[in-house]
Amino acid sequence: MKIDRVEMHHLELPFVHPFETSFGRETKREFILLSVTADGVTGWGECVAGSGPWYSYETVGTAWNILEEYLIPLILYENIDKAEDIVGYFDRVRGHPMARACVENALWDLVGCTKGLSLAEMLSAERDSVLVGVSVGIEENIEILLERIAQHVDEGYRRVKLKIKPGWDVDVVKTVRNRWPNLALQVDANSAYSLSDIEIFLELDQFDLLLIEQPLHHDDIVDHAKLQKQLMTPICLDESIHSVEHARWALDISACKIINIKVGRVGGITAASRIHDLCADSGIPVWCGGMLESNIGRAVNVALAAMPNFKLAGDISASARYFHHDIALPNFVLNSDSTLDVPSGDGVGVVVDQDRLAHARISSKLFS
Ligand code: OSB
Ligand code: MG
Repeated sequence: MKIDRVEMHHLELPFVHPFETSFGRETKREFILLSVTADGVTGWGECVAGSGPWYSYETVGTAWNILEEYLIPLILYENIDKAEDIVGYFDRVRGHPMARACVENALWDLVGCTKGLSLAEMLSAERDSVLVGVSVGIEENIEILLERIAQHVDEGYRRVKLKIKPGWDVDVVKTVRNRWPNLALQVDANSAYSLSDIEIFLELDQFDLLLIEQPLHHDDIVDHAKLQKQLMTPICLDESIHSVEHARWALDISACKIINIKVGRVGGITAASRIHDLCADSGIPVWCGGMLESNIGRAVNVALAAMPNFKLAGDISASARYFHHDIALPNFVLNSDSTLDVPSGDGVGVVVDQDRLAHARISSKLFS
């Protein structure tokens, strides 16, 4: 396949409900959508970098720059037959995993559409549907939080993740646990704590949580290993794992018992699938994290989560939890057993709606 056309779109979609984490509150998703065309077939890839450097140093601005200056010129007019080959093209590029991943994602979609294969088939994924949960942001007060959780439980979500931060942790988790004694519950601190907060973690350790996600520094594994030794609850790393090597290093020193895999954070589907395999060989379960994606990114997450070592529910909620008018269709709908169906269409299995894309677009740039 000779890549003869690449287009970047800068988009903005308002959230159905604002999303607050320990690093801030967001009311809309700003992101880049990339299309890559070869022989008249187009593949789409979503870049999960956010509007500011809060979750990661990558932003829409840095990703746009890395894409237009370096990544797109490296692939335009090249002959690429397998999406995995992109890893070699981008060998020299240090960092910027979210920018790299969106090109690779677009190529997997393109290859799938060209060959008549779904992404799940290309990944030898096994399941037709995947177990999912919902990530609930920090709210103004506990009453509003309880109302939102009740709504999600009514919708059919059987696993809930609570965002925590200093001042919104032990009491909140205790109240939620008392109200739903049997709910599968986990927490995500997004690096808001340090080892000196051990007393808080010892208290959280009493609530039968599935896991505590990324409690300490966003680039740390050493302190996480020290903390894991003192807790029964598994620590799950998110931010600290930006590549296959980081996953191996974390496992080598027992920094966690579970890994959250996000395709964008680790630099693409190839890296995500290698981390999946590495963890499977080491007896470490993984689950698929989310970045409040549109249906294009969500479709990738659902296919990935159909791989066998994705043992815990993913942060992959139904489309309606995020946006009123997603830019790709069909929407993902929650089944009564807290699962989403894995798309079986070619490539990622969802199709960009040009009218909706035009409506969400701030700007675009064409390379051909
Ligand atoms: O830490 O998992 C996280 C969203 C944006 C940035 C970081 C995270 C999250 C989520 C949302 O928890 C998960 C979702 O997409 O539903
Ligand atoms: Mg997280």
